[in-house]
Amino acid sequence: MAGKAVCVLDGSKMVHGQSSHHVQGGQSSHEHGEHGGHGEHGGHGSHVHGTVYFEEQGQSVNIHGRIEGLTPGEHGFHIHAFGDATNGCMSAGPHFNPEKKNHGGRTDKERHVGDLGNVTANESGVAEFKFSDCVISLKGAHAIIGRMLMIHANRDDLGKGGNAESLVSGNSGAHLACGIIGIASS
Ligand SMILES: [Cu+2]
Repeated sequence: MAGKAVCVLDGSKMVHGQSSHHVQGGQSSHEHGEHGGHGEHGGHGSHVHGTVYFEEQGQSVNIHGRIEGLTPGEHGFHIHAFGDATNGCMSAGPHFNPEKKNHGGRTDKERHVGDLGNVTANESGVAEFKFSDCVISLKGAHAIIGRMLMIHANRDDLGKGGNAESLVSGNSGAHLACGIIGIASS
């Protein structure tokens, strides 16, 4: 059972908590009556959104997805420890790191379980990707279900940035969007 998981990333809802200077006070007027639209107007959070699928195959997990609304180039892509959205992406905590290792790249031995490297957006700001990982799992001690998938503003330096923060977060910067990883319906 539960061989598939899915995550909807939404920057318009999940990044609010961080930009306290945007709360209330006239800033919402630029929504100009477009109720039900989802965050294409900028200003609040980000308009980054997408869907990512996880599928078990033997001892590894196939990951594929599409994320829109990015700046062209590489963006850090991780699983953070907590599927807790009470304070948007902020309450997701640090990278999922049950083995207490340093931050690294997806193919490094020294990496957090949640370190999935970077995804690359094209000139239109769309990242489409497909890869396989044998460290994350959908069950057991490395299970990612119930945790938070996160995409960042900057490139992840994969632990090679030469400073302390590189070994923690890869200097990948602000949260652009996040979503809780759940069991997929099919
Ligand atoms: Cu992250």
